[in-house]
Amino acid sequence: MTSPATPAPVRVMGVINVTSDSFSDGGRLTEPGAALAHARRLIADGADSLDIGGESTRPGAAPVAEGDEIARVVPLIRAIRAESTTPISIDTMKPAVARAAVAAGATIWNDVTALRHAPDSLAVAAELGCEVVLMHMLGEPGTMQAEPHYDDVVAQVTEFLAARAEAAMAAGVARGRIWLDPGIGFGKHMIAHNLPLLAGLDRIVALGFPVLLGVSRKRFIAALDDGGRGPDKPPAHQRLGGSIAAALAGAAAGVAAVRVHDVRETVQALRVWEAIDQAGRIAR
Ligand code: HH2
Repeated sequence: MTSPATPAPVRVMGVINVTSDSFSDGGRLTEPGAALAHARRLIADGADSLDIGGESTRPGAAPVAEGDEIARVVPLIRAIRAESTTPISIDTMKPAVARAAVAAGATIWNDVTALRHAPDSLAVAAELGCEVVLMHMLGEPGTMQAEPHYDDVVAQVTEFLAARAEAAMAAGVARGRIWLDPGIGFGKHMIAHNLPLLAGLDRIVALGFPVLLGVSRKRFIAALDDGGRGPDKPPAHQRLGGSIAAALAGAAAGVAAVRVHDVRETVQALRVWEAIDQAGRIAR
């Protein structure tokens, strides 16, 4: 008798924010040497890819001009590419930034607007021929957390992602280059929307595209662990336990990759979870 097929290990995408104001690590990596050193650390820690962002998406973050965003991310992408083959993703909603990043060596365009920000986003993605991450967000980053409403959050996010995948394919993006992401925390009530979405991830996975999940250090973790210390406590860098718990819930639902700040700890947690899962498959 053959044992059931082993699912592929969940990939880990390490986050590098070269921003001054990202919610968990803003301002730490604006100096080029610090960002490259961080990239080396994440690769050594086991990152399968790196996601580089030059503009924060948190509510209230200052918009960054296209040229400034390119100036932040392109030298870093070039420097990483000069010494490593680890795939690089560019986290941007601007086609010109994606274009410059791909020219510098990025192979994935991670767009929190699912290629809706600019009229030519879909066409540029098709032209670049890179992988694309299509993420769900209700509204715009500046206002998205102002009373988001859904009748059925899992159904609506799933339908949205299916429709954006169709739109991308209609524009010429190859099916095999499309990733989907439920956009945890993007226009979602911290508890009433994020938790059903995490519990219903299998419905997004069932669409047949690889799913990327971003839960690392997000505020819903603090909301579940406020310990009476207020809505933003514990602070972002003390949310590792919750980040790992949510990443493992994603692994159980069949996500293909998780986007995280704490690569080493997440890789270890995933390998242990996968080994136990595999032992269970053999035993059954
Ligand atoms: N979350 C953030 C940014 N980009 N991209 C995808 N695909 N999925 C996510 O969940 C996601 C994302 C927010 O996290 P971070 O980059 O740490 O913060 P900021 O946007 O403030 O830079």
